[in-house]
Amino acid sequence: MTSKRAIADVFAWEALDSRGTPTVAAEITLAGGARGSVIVPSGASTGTHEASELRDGGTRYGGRGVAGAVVNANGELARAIIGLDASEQSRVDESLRQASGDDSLARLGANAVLALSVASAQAAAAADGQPLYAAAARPGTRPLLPLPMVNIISGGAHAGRSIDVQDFLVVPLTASSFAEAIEVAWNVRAATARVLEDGGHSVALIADEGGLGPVLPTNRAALEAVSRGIERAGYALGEDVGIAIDIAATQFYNPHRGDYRLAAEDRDISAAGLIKELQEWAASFPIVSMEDVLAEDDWEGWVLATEALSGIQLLGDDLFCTNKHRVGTGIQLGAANAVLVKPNQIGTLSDAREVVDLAHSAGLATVLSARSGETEDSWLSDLAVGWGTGQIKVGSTMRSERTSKWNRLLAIEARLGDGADYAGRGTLAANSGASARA
Ligand code: 2PG
Ligand code: MG
Repeated sequence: MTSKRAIADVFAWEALDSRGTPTVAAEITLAGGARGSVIVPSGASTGTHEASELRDGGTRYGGRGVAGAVVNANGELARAIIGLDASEQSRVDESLRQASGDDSLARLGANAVLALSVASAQAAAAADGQPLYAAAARPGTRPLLPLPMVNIISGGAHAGRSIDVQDFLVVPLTASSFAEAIEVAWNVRAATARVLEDGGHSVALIADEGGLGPVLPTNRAALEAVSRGIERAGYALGEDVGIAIDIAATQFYNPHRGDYRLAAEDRDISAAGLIKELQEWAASFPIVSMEDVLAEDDWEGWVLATEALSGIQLLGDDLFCTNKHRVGTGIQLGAANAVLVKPNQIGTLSDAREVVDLAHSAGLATVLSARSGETEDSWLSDLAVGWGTGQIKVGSTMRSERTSKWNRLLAIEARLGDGADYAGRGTLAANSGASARA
């Protein structure tokens, strides 16, 4: 007899993400009738070592169409998983990976593979009448609401490169629940907008992740604005609320000269110069987390940065690309003390989860992250709670593709009450190789 959890039907189609770019959507139906569906996200500041999305090229949608990936999802990939038990996630994911036959998943498309991986997980949870966070959790673990990193000002690839640093975010440090943390971030965003307006800057432009996109003269000016915003909202700077930045340094690294171009400030600086600059920022502003401080393959520089910036969470995004081999190298070398986890960087939920577990076993913190091109889905929030990642980054407190994730977490917390824990600031990594998670 066929199990009610056997994958019976796969149906994929082309949808749009929050930037209006085509992306893969899919629905999986199990033999017992349970369904799971998904629309996958897509990045703009992508790392070289990410799994490869399949895009059509040609003239349709400016070459960004995903009709080919959809054909693969409905064809080769569907055939690889029909009949499998959807609750056996690693088996489903392994079959998807084998069907593509390449590490980068370029042949059939990492966008097509991720769609089926997530839709299968959703369908399995539905078959058992469980929310996804519960289905994703190990038996015996308590649901953990993550500490949010919330975008306030955007630059780089997400805001027309008005300033070089890509994200200026806040991290509520003393909030005692996830809901309170979101309220704190909302207050800071509103106050920062007033600070910018008072300084004669337009706050009409909203960046890709819902943050403010002012045209500022320097990166420091953005740090200054967020700091004033924190104070103006009535919080103690660095005590109640800290700042996180995603430098996304690969984006302004010049591989020919081996240095970094701060275009907004018309300066070229070496890796050592950039580390020094970051030390100076850390001395002037309450920065608790820095992401992608150097280029994606500068392991040596990353080791130096991790030592030089001790006391701060050093988060690898393009550096690790949610790849266990790269995270393994980082652990061995002492490069970074936290891992940004984006399921679409690696292509399947099993692989992303393995990275979370590997990082935790080595004492590294983890931050589950959305992409700059997102969708109305909220499965990421469930994974943060079920996997116990400790931290989450999904953009600002507006735009539905961002609020869908916050809203899902608010709902889980409200529903579970004392049945869940809130990670709080203790989840931030503070020293090289020694996360404060313990
Ligand atoms: C990042 C992400 C999300 P993108 O760099 O961390 O902010 O951006 O999805 O463009 O890679
Ligand atoms: Mg990043």
